[in-house]
Amino acid sequence: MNYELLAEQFWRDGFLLIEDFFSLELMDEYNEKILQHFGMNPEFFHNEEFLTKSDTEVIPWFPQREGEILFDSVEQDHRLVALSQAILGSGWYTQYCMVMFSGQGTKGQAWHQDCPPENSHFFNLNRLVYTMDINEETGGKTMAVRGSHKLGVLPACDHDVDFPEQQIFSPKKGTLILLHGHTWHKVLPVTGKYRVSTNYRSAPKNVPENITDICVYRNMRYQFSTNTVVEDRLASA
Ligand SMILES: O=C(O)CCC(=O)C(=O)O
Ligand SMILES: [Fe+2]
Repeated sequence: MNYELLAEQFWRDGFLLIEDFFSLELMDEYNEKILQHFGMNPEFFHNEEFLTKSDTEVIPWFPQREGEILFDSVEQDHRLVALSQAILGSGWYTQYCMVMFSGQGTKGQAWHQDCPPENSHFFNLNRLVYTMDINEETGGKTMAVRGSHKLGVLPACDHDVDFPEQQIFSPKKGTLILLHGHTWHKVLPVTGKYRVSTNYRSAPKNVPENITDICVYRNMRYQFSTNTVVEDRLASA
């Protein structure tokens, strides 16, 4: 694997997709653990205002915080470590592993940036692992706008929009997607029984641990630690 070349591609596009990165056996083990945890109809974790205003329906789980050592396997994968290093430079660090679950009929996630883009050095890197096929049947495809990690803030708007450079991903079981936190991205509605993705978030040296506390949506900036809308982007537009 040519890590330098892949890092270049990542920095050009703001994302990178590699199929068959993880073994199907490992993905099956992950998926089983994930379903065991959630069951098929979990209660929503976020409060009602967030779910309504963000157009986002996803339930997070942080398995390593509960001592689930299986979830250390991906984090310790030498190829993933080398690729992360090539992209983020020395001193980069891992933040946490977050599993995201969405049930049938849920909306997915509206266009967003995981953290404010005003300082280009302050960003998170999503290292997304797919333990199931995301396809026509499941829905929940991931979309990202090529090169948007260099374009600053996601345009404010009161409805969903298309962007000329938007890409649509159908990750398969074992696919890795690396996604810059400033890249404009979203998840389409879930039509199958459920959708899960597992994100090993990381960041360059000197980026604050809480960099993803404030998320930028088209209509607002939302702070997770306080469960508040910190900017109404439509009022100020
Ligand atoms: O689940 C995905 O495909 C992307 C989720 C997302 O927006 C993120 O991890 O920041
Ligand atoms: Fe995101």
